[in-house]
Amino acid sequence: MKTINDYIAVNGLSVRSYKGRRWQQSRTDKEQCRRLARKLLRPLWQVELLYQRQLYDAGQINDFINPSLHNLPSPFEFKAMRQAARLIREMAAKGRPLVIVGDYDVDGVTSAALLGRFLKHLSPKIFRCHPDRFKDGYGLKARLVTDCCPDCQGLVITVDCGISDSGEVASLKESGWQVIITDHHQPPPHLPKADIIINPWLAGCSFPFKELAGVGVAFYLTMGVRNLLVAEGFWSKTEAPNLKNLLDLVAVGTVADMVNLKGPNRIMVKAGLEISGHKQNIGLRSLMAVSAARDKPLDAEYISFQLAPRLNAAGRMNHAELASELLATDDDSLAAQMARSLDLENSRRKELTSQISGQALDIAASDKSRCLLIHGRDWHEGLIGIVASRVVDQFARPVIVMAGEGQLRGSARSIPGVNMYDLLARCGDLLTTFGGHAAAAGMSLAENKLPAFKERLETEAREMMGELDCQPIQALDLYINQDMDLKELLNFNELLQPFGQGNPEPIFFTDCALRNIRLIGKDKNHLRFEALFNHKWYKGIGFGLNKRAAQSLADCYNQCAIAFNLRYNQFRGQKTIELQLLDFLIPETE
Ligand SMILES: [Mn+2]
Repeated sequence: MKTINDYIAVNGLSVRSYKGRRWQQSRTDKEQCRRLARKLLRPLWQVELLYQRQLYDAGQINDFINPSLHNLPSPFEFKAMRQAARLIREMAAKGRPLVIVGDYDVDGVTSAALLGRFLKHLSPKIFRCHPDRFKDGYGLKARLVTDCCPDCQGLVITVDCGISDSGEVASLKESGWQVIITDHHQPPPHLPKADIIINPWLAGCSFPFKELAGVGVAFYLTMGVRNLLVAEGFWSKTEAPNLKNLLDLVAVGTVADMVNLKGPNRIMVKAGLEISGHKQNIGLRSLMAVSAARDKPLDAEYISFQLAPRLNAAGRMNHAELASELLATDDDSLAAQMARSLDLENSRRKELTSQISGQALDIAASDKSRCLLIHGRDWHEGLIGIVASRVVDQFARPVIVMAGEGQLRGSARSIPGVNMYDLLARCGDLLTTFGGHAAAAGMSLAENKLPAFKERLETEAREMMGELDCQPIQALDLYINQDMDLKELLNFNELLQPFGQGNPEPIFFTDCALRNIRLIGKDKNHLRFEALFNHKWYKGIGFGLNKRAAQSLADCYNQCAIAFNLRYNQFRGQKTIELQLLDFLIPETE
């Protein structure tokens, strides 16, 4: 296999990455790609990009390129789907209340709003509730149900939560409620004694794609109920609700929950982004109106950077009900008002996050531990997860950020190769509670055990990580030759959208001449330049790059090795190709 140096040699000097990353090209099998390229009548570079997305045969590639709702697996592939649909129909027919309980994040609020919107067609007695992050913590709480429906027993349906809440399910059952759990989290060894559990990970569940978000599972439940009712002639006089209109919520929840965007997720998200163009959901429409202006249809990036933070701000700063209500309402002026409140919460959230991140990054900079443990007594508990992600991004080591006093709450983020859940389990006897998975986890801890925890964490992390190389990696997908057509590349790039987990945006690399390198922005922290391809100069931008970067680039301007994304930039109705600089190589000095 070729190494980066086979492609790029900056004046014969040995080089290092400006951002201190190890440049690493994604794996492909040239021979197999060539064969596929001939079969599909596509250029080799296209097939290589697809192959890097784990699409290894013509069938997979065609399904990926042409996602179709007709290819969604049937809802009845889910274990117990038919029973769930029957129970919902039966309870609605009896006039019993249906209480939806969702988590407090974007996945949870989109799930609850979606299911609520659908169930309104069956019954007027629909309630939605979400736990209070600060009072209740994560998951199903019996209190939530009895608070919104004090003395009537009906049916509880969880979305995006509940699979680990045996105790709460038992107490609901005791007080006469029926319970359907729908969730996408890993089931524990002992399942709660609910009436029905819908979860793709359940033993014996034959649903072929496991990585749905909570909102994907909720959407499948609506498909199951609708299919059953259509078969029974429930909508013989009126038209059955069109589930396609709910896919915008599926798109928002699925993208925000960072699940694998392949298979059914890709099909649903892509269709959801398309229908979002008609702006059916009044709440989403109002939220877009207070977010960054935009003259293109919704895409995954806009969800991740504009809509999701605003929807999450409710649960982080205050209470998730505001976001859930916004997505469920059909009242224009109410929606506009709620969207404005969310936007304000989000501004407050942003300001606090950057304040805390600054402090956390300062502490991290002087800490040489293999696993960073950072604590701030007055840090906001709803924000420590975001702060932990920022520290990981910068230091490429596992990180735990804790807040509070007395009883501390912590949020952990890890790097590939270090299973955070396992690491915490090795310190389990010191922790009050902990849970999560390989990449992210949460915990609580008595403050007086903090020093012991820090020491143990370091010992265990050293043992687990061994000689693990923590140098951050700059992934590279495709080397661009000077004779390639950037427009053709970019058009194919657009076809691969939406980008996310399992389908990352392609990263290109090349060596080319640059000119007009200069700093822009009010803080002079973005960098503008032009790059030469095929005798044409193209505009480029590097976000968050300073004077030092500009100087380094200028030093190697006539042959610069750069890693970048390709984007269309829309400005005053003009569509131009733009390079987004991610990293570049500079000569090794010492
Ligand atoms: Mn979720």
